[in-house]
Amino acid sequence: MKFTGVVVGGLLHALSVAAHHGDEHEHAQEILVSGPTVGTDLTWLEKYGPQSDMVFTGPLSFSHLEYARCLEDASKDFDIAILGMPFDTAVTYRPGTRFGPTGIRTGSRRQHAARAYTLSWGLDPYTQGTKVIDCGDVPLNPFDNAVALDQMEVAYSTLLKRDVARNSTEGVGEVRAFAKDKKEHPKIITLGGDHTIVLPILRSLNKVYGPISVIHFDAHLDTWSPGEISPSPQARITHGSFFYIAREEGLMSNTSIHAGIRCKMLGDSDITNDESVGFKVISTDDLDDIGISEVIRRIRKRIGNSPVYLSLDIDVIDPGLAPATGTPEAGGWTTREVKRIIRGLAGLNFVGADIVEVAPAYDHADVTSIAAADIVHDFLSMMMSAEPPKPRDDRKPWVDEL
Ligand SMILES: [Mn+2]
Repeated sequence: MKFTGVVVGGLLHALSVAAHHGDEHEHAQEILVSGPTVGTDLTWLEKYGPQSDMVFTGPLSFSHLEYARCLEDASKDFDIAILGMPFDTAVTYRPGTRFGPTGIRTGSRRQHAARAYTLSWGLDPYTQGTKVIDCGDVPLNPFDNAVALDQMEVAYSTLLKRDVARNSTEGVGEVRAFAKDKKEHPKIITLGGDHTIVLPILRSLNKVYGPISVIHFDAHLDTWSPGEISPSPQARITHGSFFYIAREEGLMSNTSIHAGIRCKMLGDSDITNDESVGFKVISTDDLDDIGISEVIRRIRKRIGNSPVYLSLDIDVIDPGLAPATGTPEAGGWTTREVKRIIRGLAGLNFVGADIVEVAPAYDHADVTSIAAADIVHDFLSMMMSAEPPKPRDDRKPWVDEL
């Protein structure tokens, strides 16, 4: 009987988000060991303890983190904020990424602070002295893109100006040296939204850091010139042209890089244009030719010691593994390959990151949302690591049994 109780208690621990916080876990185990008392008038609290959320229940925040309406509540402090931007009215093909933030949060439900250590990173991002909270979504006008872009910039700047919670002087990932005011600013991990959301984000970051480099994971360049045939100034700004606009506005330094490109193009003129926007290209196939470590080396070499923003379009992953996106391209990287490259980027001077273009309506079994949520967990670990984690064999050599 006791054995059964321990086993079931262990299962409860895996399923319950709040159980690690106090005595309620032991309380639940005691009940399971002794068996429930039938026919008493005990209340729920007396009989079963607090109403803790399970991983598949309760309000929806990223990885069950503390949720706050940070845009209106200036008393909330954090070092890293998760922020949703439910915007999808500047896309060229399938809409639906306005549901991306909710989809990614749904995909994150089995993640929680009580079990956040990974073998691949060798750390738990929630025990590094860095406060991470979910700041909810920016309420965006779905009828006027100019208004929505302004709302995104104002929201981002509002959070970027907050004091960091940690306020240490020598923490991992400090980027205060790059800030114009030499203060440490919070980092924001944005859940898109279509890729256009990066333009107001870069506008906001520019006010704090000046021009920055961008590491851009994507099947597409997103640097296309809107040309002179756009019917209106607003129509120039799309999820395929926002980097071009950002370059026009002087928001990026000339040291950015794409990873995972495989879209169809007009011709080599697209690459010439892309270079004028400040990018170099690592294509999807380059990974097969040069390997993971050389991909990582080239990205790190390109970025160097500059402040850098990481933007990841979920369509960099093969649509077989991440089908829920607006402009899928066949033959992409695996989720595991993308995660390995991200691990290799730890220690660069990240000022923020996003994951965009998740459109849950096209998903199957939440596979895309789960991948996106897992990559956000990697972003957190990446921002808290001073250097890429060593291969596990280097950390703890394999010993053959005799
Ligand atoms: Mn994109």
